[in-house]
Amino acid sequence: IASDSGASAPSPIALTNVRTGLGADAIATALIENLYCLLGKLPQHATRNDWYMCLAYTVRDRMMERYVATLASITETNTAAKAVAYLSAEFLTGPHLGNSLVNLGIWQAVEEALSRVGQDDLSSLLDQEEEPGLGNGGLGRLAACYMDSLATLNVPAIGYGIRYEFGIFDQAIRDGWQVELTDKWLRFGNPWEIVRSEITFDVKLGGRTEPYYDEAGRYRMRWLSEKVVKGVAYDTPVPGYRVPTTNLLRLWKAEAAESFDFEAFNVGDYYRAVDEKIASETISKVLYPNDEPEAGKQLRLAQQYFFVSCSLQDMIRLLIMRGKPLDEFHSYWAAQLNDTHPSIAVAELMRLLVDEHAMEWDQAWAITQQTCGYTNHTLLAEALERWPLPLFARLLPRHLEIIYEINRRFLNDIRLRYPGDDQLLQRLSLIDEAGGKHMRMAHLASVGSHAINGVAALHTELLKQTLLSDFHRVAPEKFFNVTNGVTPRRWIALSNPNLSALITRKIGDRWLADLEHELEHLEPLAIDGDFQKEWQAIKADNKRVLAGLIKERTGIIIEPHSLFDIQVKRLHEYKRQHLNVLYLVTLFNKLRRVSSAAEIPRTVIFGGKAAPGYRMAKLIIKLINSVAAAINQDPVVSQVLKVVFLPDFNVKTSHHVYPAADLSEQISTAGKEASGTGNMKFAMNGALTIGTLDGANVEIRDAVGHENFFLFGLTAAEVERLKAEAYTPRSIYDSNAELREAIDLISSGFFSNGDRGLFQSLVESLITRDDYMLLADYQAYVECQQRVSQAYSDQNAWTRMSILNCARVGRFSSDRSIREYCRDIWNVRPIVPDER
Ligand code: 8GP
Repeated sequence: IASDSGASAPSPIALTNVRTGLGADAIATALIENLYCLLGKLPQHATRNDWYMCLAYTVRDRMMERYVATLASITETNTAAKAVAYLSAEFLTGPHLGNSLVNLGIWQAVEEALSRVGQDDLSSLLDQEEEPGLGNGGLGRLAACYMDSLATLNVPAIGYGIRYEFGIFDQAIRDGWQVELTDKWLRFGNPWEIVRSEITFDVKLGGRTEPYYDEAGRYRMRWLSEKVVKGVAYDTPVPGYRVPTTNLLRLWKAEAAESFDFEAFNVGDYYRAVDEKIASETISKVLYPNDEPEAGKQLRLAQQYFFVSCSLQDMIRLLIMRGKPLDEFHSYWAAQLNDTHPSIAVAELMRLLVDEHAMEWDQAWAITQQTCGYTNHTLLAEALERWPLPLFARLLPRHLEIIYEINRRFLNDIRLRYPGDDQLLQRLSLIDEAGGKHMRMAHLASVGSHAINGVAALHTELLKQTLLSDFHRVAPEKFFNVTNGVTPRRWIALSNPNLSALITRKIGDRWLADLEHELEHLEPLAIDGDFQKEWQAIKADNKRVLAGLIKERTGIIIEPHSLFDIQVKRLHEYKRQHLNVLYLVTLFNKLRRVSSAAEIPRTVIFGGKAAPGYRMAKLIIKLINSVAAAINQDPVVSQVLKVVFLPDFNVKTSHHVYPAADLSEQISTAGKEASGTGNMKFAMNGALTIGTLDGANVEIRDAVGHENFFLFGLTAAEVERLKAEAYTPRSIYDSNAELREAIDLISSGFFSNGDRGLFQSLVESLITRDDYMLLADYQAYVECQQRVSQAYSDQNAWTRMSILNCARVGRFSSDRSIREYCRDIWNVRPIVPDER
């Protein structure tokens, strides 16, 4: 067996069928063996978690041979494959078990094996898994979808990130408010990871630099760091869908370089020694729970540098293992920077090549640029990473020097090409000189990469016109668009098994591996009455399941026949959950006045976490819960309208949410949502979208047909124009009676036990500034919701639209996105020919 440590001869020892076999017999035997040998339990004493653990080990066993072979393709000498290093501070994988069963094709075999050992309930074992919440939202989940697609397309890849001990917090709702609870996901152990105690790297921090002359008499710099932490590799296999390739996710855990500082220990300063150890381990302790950067947090920069440095050192190690020279680094590695979080990679790769491996600057720079690609995920000014220079200098003194040199050369070049344009130089500089000096990480990523991409067509255009317009001017050839995608394995096959079975029965089983070309074969069935009935029955089932979950988690009883109108995503003002609330209050007012007999019954479901320090987002959660309580308690209104806030929305819960939706809410202010990926998951599961022309909504609408999409609101250009013309939300408030009534009801204390102050800051911000233009879009949204209700009253027409939405969104598979990255940005090819 080829190992990651360089041995490449095939093992004389063959694995037994019990370890590799995909049939029920082998799996049943393995379950019992693992129960005895790994857990030391008798079947009659095994708990549900024991069964989950031994099943997880049994499934992992079945991936290892493929994993070892895939790894060999990027570790052995004489292999030509170029591999992808996806560098990301977040990988929101979600639970592994179900996904592995789908990708290995052993779902039924496992069910059968379990029943042979007296365990009849696979779903309860699936439920045991603690989800690794190692991401905040879209960006982290995208990384996980891309890992699935890379493996499925047989592209060798390593996902590099951080093994946070505590992932995204668990959300509880108390008295309508969000409460954050620590996510102790490693509490019962993690059967999916393999610790590689032998793969460790030292990472320096702090200190100063010093010039010296090397043996050849060359003037060089070295970094005398203040401290060193050690990164230890933890590997998780990532199986492709029914292909031999099994890639890996390699996450770094921080440890003390020495577990005890013996000097301190010897002089009796035991506590100082232990403190050191604790301080080192802090680096990978917790995921920052913000979907925006935490201004000036040294630990955050330390996290970024820590995982980037370990990853690049590992990439160099693997290249050397393959017997390749360092000057061919870029021929064997494509490194993708998932937003600016890993952008320090540009300076770190330069440091490793120049300082540690004595390469000339120009050559190192060419390699760095050819290796790196940068994906931007946001245009929001407040979300752009900037580090105060003093903080940066304190932690990474050598990198500061390197970045100054990169900047000097870059700006020299610009000066020659655009003589006299000092403004341009200031705007492009890696250092923001205004106010306190800052390092602009998006600029570092842009200069150090050969490719820069946005995540949806509109987003990429706006990137070129606004945020990175100067970079676009000086290097237009660097810009690409790769519209996001999501994996149909998790988002259809795993989360909607009945729909998946129906689709397979009708169009064969190739669609899961080739969504882009196969799913459209459903289209003719959109008008087939029998098919429509089956489609409706599956949706109804999924809605019953979600209703059960909601009852269990919130106590609220909802009507499965009502229209399920769902908005799940992080809480943010630009995503405008509160626009949805304004509509609900408007409807509430209307239903209290007029008979509700003609109203189409609706259940409006919200879910999502707010950053713990984002007060307005937390207030919006409180508002949702307060309005929900009033509506659900009203004996008349609650007959036709229910509102639910589903606590702790995460990947696991979301498996039950997307398949149950009739209507998907994608209502961000145009120009603000880079892409969105929930929008794709909903549409794949047959939900219709109500949305603005924002992010990937634009492309989804074009794909599904304008008549099958509920569009409303200002365009990005109109938003900008209105802003420039001095937008006055108060005049809208004054002139729209229904809107005023809704806002006034919130202000009156009606939803807050008479407390008029509670929601005042929210109301004030809407009436006076309304940064996200809710009031400008309010009327259009309300009218659009009326069109939705009307459309829903014709169930056959709705079902036809639902089928068409699913049939036409094949291009939003992450397989398509990854093919584009491979072709346009990475220049990598599959290791196994794609026979599909
Ligand atoms: C998100 C974007 O907001 C979303 O539109 C897009 O679909 C997704 O990235 C994937 O491209 N951005 C983030 O999740 C994000 O910036 N998160 C980081 C700070 C954690």
